Amino acid sequence: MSTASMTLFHSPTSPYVRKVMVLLHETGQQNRVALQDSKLTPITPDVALIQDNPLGKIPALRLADGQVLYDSRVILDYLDQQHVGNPLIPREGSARWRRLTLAALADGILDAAVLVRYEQFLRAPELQWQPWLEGQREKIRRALAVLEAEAIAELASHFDVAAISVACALGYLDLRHPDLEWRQQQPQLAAWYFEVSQRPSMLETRPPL
Ligand code: 99T
Repeated sequence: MSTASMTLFHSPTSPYVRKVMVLLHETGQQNRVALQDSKLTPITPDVALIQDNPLGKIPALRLADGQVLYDSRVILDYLDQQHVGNPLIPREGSARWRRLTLAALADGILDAAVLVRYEQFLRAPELQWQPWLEGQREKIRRALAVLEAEAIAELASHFDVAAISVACALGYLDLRHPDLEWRQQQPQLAAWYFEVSQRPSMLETRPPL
């Protein structure tokens, strides 16, 4: 019998959803959440989802009492307070702000990568705005360069909100933007990512090719 008391609006290709799924696996909570598949883009919204999240974005998490949480950062914070193991988001002190800032850097990579994806996938080629696309790619390159130069030891120290967010961002670059060839400029990040990709939480949430 299912023990799921919450419903997660889900897509196997969404890296934001993947962050939630990885945290659920890492904290042993995956059976508490039922998945509701949501196929959507900004121009083809999911009507059922909009009832719960007016922004029409996933992930959104419906709790047992009917309350709905979004976005991924809020959901991670909530779920991290629902288990008895070590917190994956430090509750206080400078570690909290550093780890959340690294997670925000990873989310910024994702935001730029998803915008590029939508521009390339949804808009007619002759209408695509190349300087804007290049501006988004530059954000990704700059953020990756900072991770390579400043954050490898921190990422390797433990698999928490920062590491989960960076790992899901790199997984999304591989899925949608292999042309960026991010490993060429970031060999240490590539080695770290290779290692964390073997974790059960990462293997079980791999996006379909
Ligand atoms: O923008 C839309 O209308 C639909 N897009 C989404 O719901 C994307 C799916 S990634 N999710 C977000 O943009 C969530 C961002 C939010 N800040 C969060 O939750 O952290 C789908 C990418 C793909 O399939 O390629």
